[in-house]
Amino acid sequence: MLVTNKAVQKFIDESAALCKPEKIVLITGDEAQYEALRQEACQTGEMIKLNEEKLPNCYLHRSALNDVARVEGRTFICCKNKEDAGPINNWMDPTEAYAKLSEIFDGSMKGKTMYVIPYSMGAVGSKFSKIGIELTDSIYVVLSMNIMTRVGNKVLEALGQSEDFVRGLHSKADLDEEKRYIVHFPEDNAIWSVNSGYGGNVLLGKKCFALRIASFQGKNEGWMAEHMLILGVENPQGEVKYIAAAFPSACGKTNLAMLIPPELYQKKGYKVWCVGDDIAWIRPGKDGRLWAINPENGFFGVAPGTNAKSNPNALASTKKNAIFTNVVHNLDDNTVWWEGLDEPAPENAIDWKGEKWDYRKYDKKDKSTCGAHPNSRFTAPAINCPCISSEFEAPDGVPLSAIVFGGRRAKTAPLVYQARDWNSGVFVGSIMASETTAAATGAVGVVRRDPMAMRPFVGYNMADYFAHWIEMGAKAEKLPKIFNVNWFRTDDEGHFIWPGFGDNLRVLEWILARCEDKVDAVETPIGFVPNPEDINIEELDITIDTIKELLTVDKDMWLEEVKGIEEFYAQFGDRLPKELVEKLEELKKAL
Ligand code: OXD
Ligand code: MN
Repeated sequence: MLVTNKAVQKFIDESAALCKPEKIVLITGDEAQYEALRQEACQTGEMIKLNEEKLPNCYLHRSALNDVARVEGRTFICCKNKEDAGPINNWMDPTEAYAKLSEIFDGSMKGKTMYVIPYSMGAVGSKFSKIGIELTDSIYVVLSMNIMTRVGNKVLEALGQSEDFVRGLHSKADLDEEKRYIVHFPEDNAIWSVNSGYGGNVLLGKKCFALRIASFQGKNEGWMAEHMLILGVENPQGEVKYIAAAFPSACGKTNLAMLIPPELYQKKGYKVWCVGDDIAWIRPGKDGRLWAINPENGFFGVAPGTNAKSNPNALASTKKNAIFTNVVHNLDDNTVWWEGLDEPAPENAIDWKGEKWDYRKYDKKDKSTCGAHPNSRFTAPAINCPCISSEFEAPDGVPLSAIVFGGRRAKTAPLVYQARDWNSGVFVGSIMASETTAAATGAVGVVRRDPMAMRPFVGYNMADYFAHWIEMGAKAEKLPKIFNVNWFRTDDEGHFIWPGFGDNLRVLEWILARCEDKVDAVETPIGFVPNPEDINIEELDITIDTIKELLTVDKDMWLEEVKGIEEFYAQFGDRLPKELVEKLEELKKAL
C-alpha cells in the first residue's frame, strides 16, 4: 500500500487489528480499480449492471429489507460531558461507546476486504475543504463515496503528513438491527458506523462528517456546517446572486436547488444555477460577506416523485454514472422505475425487495404495495446536472446574499417574511417547524420543531449551536439577510394556495430585491412581509387578494405558536442564549 501518512497508517493498522479483514485495499481513484470493483459487485449480486445504452455505467443496488433509512434513534453523539451533547441528541460516554462497538466490530471483516477510502469534502486542496478516511467492507460504499465525494491518491497527497482528518470506520457486519449504531466522537474526529448499508448511515462524508462532525469543528474554528442547498439566481443583466436555504425533509429542497424558472422569467433571461442540494459550509470572507461551498460532489436524492415535470434537472443527473438503490428493476429493458416517474409502470418488473412485482396491485394510499421503496435513492454525480453552477468547484465558494429558512405550515407562516436583523434571523431559524405529512408514520399536521433543519445533524448541544450562529453574526460585516418562506399554506378545503415549484422564483425575486434595498416592505410582529403588489403574479392564475391572504400574520395563531416555542426552548435551560430569550419576549410584546 502507498500510504505514507503515519497517522493514517496507524488508523488503518488499529482498525484492521480490530475488524480482522482478509485483505486491505487502498482506493486510489484509478478508473481501472473502480471497474474491477463494479464487476466484482455484479458477480456477488451486490449490484446489477443496467442497460449500457440507456443508462451508461449505471447500477442498481438493493439494501437489506430492514435497512432503508437513517436511524435517528440509534445515532449517538459521544462527547465526554453529557451536557455538551444537549437535550436533542442521544448520548453515550465515549469510553463506553468504544468498548461496546469494539465488541461488535471485533472480527466483523473476517474473510472480507477492508477498503481504505481517502476523500475530500470540498474541492481537493481548497482551504475550505476537509479530509476524511473511511474504512469499509462494502463495495457499494466505495463506489457511492466516489460519486458523493472526491476520492483517491490526490487526497492523500493534499493531506501530506497532517493528522487533521476524520477517522471513519464502517462495517456492514451482519446488518443486525439490534446492533446497528451510528456513533460520532466529535472530540476525536471519529465516526463508527456498524450493521447498516444505508447511504445516510454509511456514506460517512455526508451527514456524519459534513454535518455532525463538521458542525462541531465549525463551532471551534469559526465557520458553519449547515443542512442547506445553495443556488444562484442569474438576472437578465447576467448578475448572479446566491441564496442558501434550509428545509426539513419533504419540503422540496432538491427541487428548489434545481428550480426551472417560469416561462415568463425564462423569456426575460432569468436562470437558476445549482451549487448544492443538501449541505453548505459557510465562512466569513475577507470582504466581510459570508461565503459558502457545497462540500459534496454528487446528489443522494429521493427517487419517487422525481420526474420530468417535478425536477427535470435531477432526472437528467441520473442518466449516467449513477447508482440506484431500492427502486424497481424493469426487466424488459434492464432499466429502473419508481412511483411518480413519467413512464407507465413496467409489466415485467422486480420490486425493491427483489420480488416479482405486479403494478396492478399498486395502491397509491398503501405504501407497502409500492414497487420502489418510498425512500429509494439515486446517487448521481453533480456534474451531470444541466444547471450545475460554474462556481460549483470554486475553492472559495460563493458569496451569500440571503439565507432562507422554510417549513411546511398549513396556516401560521406567511408565504415569505424577512427577519429584522441577524439575531432575529437566528431566532426565526431556531423556531423552525414543519407539519408532519401523510407520507410519514404518525399523526398528520403535528408540528415538529426542526431548528435550521438541523435537528438530527448538530454534533453538539443545540443551545450552543444557536449561540454559535449569534457569534457568527459578529464576525462578518456584510451579513446575508435572513428570510422565512412557506410554500405550503392551504385554503379551508386543504388545497395549496401558492403554485410552488418554478413559481417560487417569484418569491426569491422579492427576497433578492430586499437584499439590495430595491423594494419596501410592511412591518408585522414577526418581521417584514412584502407589499402584496411586489410579488409578481403576471401569468399566474391567482389574484392580488390571494397574495394578501398568503401574507397575513394571524395574531391568535402566533400567540399559540409562542407557547410551542416556549416549551421547545425550556429544555435548553440556562444554556439558551439570552439573545433568543429577548427575541421571544420582543415577539410576545409585538403580538
Ligand atoms: C436527509 C438526506 O435525510 O439528505 O436529509 O438524505
Ligand atoms: Mn438532507
